[in-house]
Amino acid sequence: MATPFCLSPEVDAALSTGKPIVALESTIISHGLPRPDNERIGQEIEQAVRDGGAVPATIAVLDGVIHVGLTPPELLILARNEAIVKASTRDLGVLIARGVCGSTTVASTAAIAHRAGIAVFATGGLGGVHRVAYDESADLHALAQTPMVVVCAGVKSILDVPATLERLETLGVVVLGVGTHRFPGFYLRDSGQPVPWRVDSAREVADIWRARTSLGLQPAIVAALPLPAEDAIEPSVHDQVLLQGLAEAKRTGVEGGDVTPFLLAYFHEATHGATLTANVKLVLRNAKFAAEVAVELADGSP
Ligand code: PSU
Ligand code: MN
Repeated sequence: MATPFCLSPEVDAALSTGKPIVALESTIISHGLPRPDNERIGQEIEQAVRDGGAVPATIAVLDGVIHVGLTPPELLILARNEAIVKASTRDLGVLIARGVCGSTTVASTAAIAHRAGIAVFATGGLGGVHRVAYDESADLHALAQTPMVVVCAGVKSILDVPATLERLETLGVVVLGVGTHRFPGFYLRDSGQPVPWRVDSAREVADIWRARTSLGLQPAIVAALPLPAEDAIEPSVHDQVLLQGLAEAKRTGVEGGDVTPFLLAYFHEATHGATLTANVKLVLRNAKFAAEVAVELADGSP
């Protein structure tokens, strides 16, 4: 049987020499950010990982082959191709068997990164429990099952945040606030909920990772970084746009995996790009911090 992944030469070399690596998801590029800006932002996210001292490994499925690490032209395919499928873990087998392209969510990226031997992953905001209808992101299930440090700006503020935090607790996923006791709310600096633990450095995250790994614990560690106040969205603006967006999603019958991309696009348009700017800033911060965690882990390894 052929190897299940295609490693980019850079990721391949980094894996075999123990260099720090950060996995990156690709749904944020294909579905979370508007074209044509997503091309440039995809490259900037990779650059932020490099600035933090690690090798970026953006993950996607191209013509039925799982790629761990993309070349610049491959990243462009993902950013430009409107037909690209948003692929959660359950979809991977279908994409491979049919030889089609897909971008990976937090859930599928984490599953692949773990199998490739990568322990740190950066994204924007995690999926979770939705506010309307019964809809819980597969991200939560993946976090419960995947030993990985996931750096994010909390869960997306379009979700039911208290319910999502409860689910994370039940699933054994620890949530660390980076420089804060408050759980960040993606576009919002504070989701209104506390975190169980505060950390103040990448080193602390790495120490916690090593300690939980020594116990053989399976669930992920979530390291949540808030946006600085000047880059975050005003809660009153946010809440108003969210209400309108949720009503519009209901009115137009948006459901399932389309809900998150729909609401993100609605926000970007209704705020004249303010949430897009916030989204880009937070993902770049997360990528850089994730790289610092990966560097700490690589330094501390035997
Ligand atoms: N973070 C962002 N933008 C995004 C996402 C995360 O800043 O678009 C994506 C991730 O891929 C995440 C997905 O896994 O949204 C969640 O979708 P759903 O709620 O359908 O599980
Ligand atoms: Mn869903």
